[in-house]
Amino acid sequence: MDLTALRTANPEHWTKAAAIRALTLDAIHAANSGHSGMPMGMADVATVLYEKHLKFDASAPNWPDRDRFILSAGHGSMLLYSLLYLTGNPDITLEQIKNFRQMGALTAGHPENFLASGIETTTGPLGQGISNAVGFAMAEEVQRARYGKKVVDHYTYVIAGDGCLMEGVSQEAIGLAGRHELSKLIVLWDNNNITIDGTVDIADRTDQVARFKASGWQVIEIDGHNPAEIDAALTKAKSSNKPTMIACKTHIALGHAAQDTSKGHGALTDPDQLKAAKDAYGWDHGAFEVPADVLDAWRAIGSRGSADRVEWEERFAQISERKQGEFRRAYAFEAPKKLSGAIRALKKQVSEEQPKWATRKSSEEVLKVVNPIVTETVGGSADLTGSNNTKTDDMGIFLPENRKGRYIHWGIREHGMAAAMNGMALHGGIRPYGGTFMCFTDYARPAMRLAALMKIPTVFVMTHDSIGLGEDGPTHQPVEHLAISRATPNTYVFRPADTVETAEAWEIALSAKETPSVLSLTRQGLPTVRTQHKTKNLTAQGAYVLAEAEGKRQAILIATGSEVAIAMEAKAKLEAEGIGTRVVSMPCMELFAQQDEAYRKRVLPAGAVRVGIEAAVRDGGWDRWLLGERGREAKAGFVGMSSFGASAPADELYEKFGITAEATVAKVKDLLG
Ligand SMILES: Cc1ncc(C[n+]2csc(CCOP(=O)(O)OP(=O)(O)O)c2C)c(N)n1
Ligand SMILES: [Mg+2]
Repeated sequence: MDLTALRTANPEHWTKAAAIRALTLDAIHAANSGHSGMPMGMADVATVLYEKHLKFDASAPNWPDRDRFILSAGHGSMLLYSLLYLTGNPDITLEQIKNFRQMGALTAGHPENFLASGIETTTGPLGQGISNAVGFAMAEEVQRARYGKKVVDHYTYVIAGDGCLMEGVSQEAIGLAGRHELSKLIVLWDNNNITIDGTVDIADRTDQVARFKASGWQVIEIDGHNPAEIDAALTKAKSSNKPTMIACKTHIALGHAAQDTSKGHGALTDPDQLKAAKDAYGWDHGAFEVPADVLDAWRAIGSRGSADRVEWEERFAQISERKQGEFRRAYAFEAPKKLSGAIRALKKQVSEEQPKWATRKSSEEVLKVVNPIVTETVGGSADLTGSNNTKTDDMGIFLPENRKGRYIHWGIREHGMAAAMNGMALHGGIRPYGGTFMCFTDYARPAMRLAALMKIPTVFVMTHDSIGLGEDGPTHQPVEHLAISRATPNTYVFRPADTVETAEAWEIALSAKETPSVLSLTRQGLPTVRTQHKTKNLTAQGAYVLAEAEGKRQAILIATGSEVAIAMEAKAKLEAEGIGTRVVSMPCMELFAQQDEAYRKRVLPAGAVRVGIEAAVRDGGWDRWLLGERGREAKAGFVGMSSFGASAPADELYEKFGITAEATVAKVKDLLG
């Protein structure tokens, strides 16, 4: 394709966009991996967005009232990294660009929110970013209603590809945005008609324009390489009372031999083709070289919002100190000071009254206490409000006519709900929780995993957590869901036994800053097992001795949730036969694992036989083969993963995570003593 016309029509724009394209080619060439085509295709759109519309100050990337930019098509990470470097983000330096995808670099294969400022969310799993963005836009609405336009008034921009729009979750997100008239949400669709396997029509013939319109969106169609059209569309989008989708017709890998083909999707590393593309751009600079005048122009874009930001600081200083404190506290995920006292009072009351509530009901009773105090909670349910017991009277319903509402009817959209809740947490100022049946964690799971990876404290209220739900049958009875939740790194899985433990679990979930929580709650009523009030939060230790053996301790029963009462019954029977039995309640395995060894040994001393009781599969598939069928045939060790991975070449990752022949030899020798 002859780019001369494009170059000569808008030379200044062209050069700025060419800097993105050149950096993308260079970084992917150096890493010998990555996705070149998308940044090359969307460079014009991104340049106009950053130059003319996005409200941000590169020197203050965490400014709460910045516009949020979300790269939903996360494989095109070099687009975001180029923009951050060029505009002067303090984290993404040229060194980082040169180390794209290498061990320890902030420029991971896909954008990771926790690595660098300016990365609003982790994307890569297609469809997540656009769905997070719905939560960002909702959070902005809630915050604006609460603090006023002078403090909160920003847009959420998304770049989404064909893949994002093909993923089912995108329909959940689009439906929500349309219903809630999220007019400050603007999606830029990279309409390049290419995915990995070929052209889009090999798998899809959806009329995206009609689809968005049908869901309540404004749609604008433009040439994604025409700066004037891009600018006009963004201006129009900002003044709409509906969310807007801008369909940007683009050429993947613009100017490269692979343009408009699926070859352009991946890593374009051939040096001759790379040079030819740069020639077509009129870019005759060395690798990673951005000439001073071009960099200056980009840096000017980066500081364009500085004055705005300073004015915002002044306006913020004018709101009451109480409101300023509340705003900052919620942004920092600090629980209010009053929370623990209120939880303690509730615990005392229920350990005296000893109600026989289902823990979903216990959870509602806790929320009645919590929601008036933790004013940043936004609750909801995926059409199971009465079953999940997630709504309290003081919340109000979030709707276009009531942006102060703190309860969201998510509809039957578990995945969209979970992803949008993540977006709210990432936006800041909101502590989201939402419910469905435990069994449907499957439907929400991709976003639950990302909450854990992203280190955000989203709370998933999962009720009807076992066969104890009864008549709805096996389709609704979770069996493997605790196991998969527990197998996910950085996730608290709480299975409280009664109202006291439920209150303790909520206190931990609402105080967490970097860890999501799954609350696994029963449909069926349970007796109160914590009948003696303790001010201390025992759930915070993960497991504790609920009932001590009366005679000589021969057995330890370890149970969670609804099965703790069964353990207590079994203990009574065993004691009657002279078998001293301790009952350990284990509401959160992850927190127990974090206790020091001395405490763990105190709770689970050697010597006694141990029986676990939980109405779910025994997790840890390896245990049976390592420890033997009876669990004690061999001394066993394991070489594997216990955390999320990282972005770097594979051999370096095996080394870093200790999955090597050397580590295996050391483990064997250690076991042999
Ligand atoms: C949920 C999910 N499925 C599959 C992938 C693997 N994948 C990465 S990009 C891509 C194709 C995306 O096509 P498109 O969004 O049009 O991107 P383009 O090729 O235009 O850059 C696929 C299948 C993924 N990242 N996430
Ligand atoms: Mg595409």
